[in-house]
Amino acid sequence: MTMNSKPDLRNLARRFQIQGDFLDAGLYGSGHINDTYYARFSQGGAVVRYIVQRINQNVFRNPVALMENLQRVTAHLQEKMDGAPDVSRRRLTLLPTREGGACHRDQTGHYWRCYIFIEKARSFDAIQSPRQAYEAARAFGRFQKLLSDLPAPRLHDTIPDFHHTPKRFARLEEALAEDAVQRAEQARTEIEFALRRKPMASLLLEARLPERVTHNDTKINNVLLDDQTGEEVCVIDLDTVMPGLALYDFGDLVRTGTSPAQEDERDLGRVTMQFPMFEALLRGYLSTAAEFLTPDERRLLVSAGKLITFEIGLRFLTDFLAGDTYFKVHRDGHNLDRCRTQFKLVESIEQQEVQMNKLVEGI
Ligand code: ADP
Ligand code: GN1
Ligand code: MG
Repeated sequence: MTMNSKPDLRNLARRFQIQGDFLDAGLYGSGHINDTYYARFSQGGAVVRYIVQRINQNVFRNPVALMENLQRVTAHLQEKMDGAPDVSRRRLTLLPTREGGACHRDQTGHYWRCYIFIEKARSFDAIQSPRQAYEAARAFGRFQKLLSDLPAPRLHDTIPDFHHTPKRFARLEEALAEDAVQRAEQARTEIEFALRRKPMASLLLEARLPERVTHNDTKINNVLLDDQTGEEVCVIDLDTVMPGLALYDFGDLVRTGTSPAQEDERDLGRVTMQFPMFEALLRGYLSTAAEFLTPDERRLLVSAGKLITFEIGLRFLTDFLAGDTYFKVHRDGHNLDRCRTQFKLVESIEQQEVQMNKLVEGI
């Protein structure tokens, strides 16, 4: 089965311990990696939805290890939140397969999993208000805190060197040298932008910060906010939860939670680091993370925002040069458009870095 052909969701959903009658299913969400579907069932007269997801094995080479992480992380969150109100919406719940496993392997070798659908909440692809920024950052800070006492052993690295920016830079250089699909010419400005900033790549790794259990993909659409109250409900997309730096998570919040534009916006005039959003992110994150952050981590919060934005820009550029083999694309030049917004945002952060750092020091 190719990634584009329609899977038999009725039969796939039946592989999991779901009661009732299958109604329908369809594509869901706007993630760049997995294939995500909703499936609706009728249960005792009520319509109940589930998330059914195919793991992208081009990205996650060891889905069994990944699911082991996911089970441990969701079980730990469940234990820590035991008795809290509305708990089944506050963390992801995996539905076991009929055989009791964590995921289902289909005839073509693809791995599928199923979650309770978290209702009356949604994610946003672009930030709309400081309140949303505050709530999202608060959720990810709490997530790190809740996982700070995850019992040994160390989680699997589901993608080795995921946030190793110098290695990401080296991969860009390789893709550039190869220029597999002759696109380097089209991206000359972006390539020069990246090359000029090469020394920045080692900024966080050199700081010898503590390893923690982190989310590693804290973009704003990986947290669900309540439809009624706007409060943070649940951190989702746990595939990259693994040992990492707290600052990777804060950095990706700055990347996705300060500009009003979509990640693939073509009008770069709309891409800018908005100070009130940064302040809200900072306050939200510190409301749950201040108690465990070290002085060095606090000092580098702004640098992390700049670095992670640069890093993801490098990855989009690399994928553009390599022929779009990693991120899902929906139009020609999609990865280059995404790279451009990231680099524009890096510039905007560079211009406001001094004031941003002053704010951090003053809190
Ligand atoms: P990807 O790794 O491709 O980004 P995600 O796990 O983030 O995949 O899922 C894609 C989208 O599906 C999310 O942005 C969110 O809108 C939605 N989603 C995922 N899990 C749930 C859930 N349990 N309940 C409701 N919506 C969900
Ligand atoms: C991917 O899975 P999704 O869409 O939440 C990517 C992130 C990037 C992001 C850029 C496993 O996130 O690392 O920052 O796209 N996830 C993976 O939008 O590579
Ligand atoms: Mg996602």
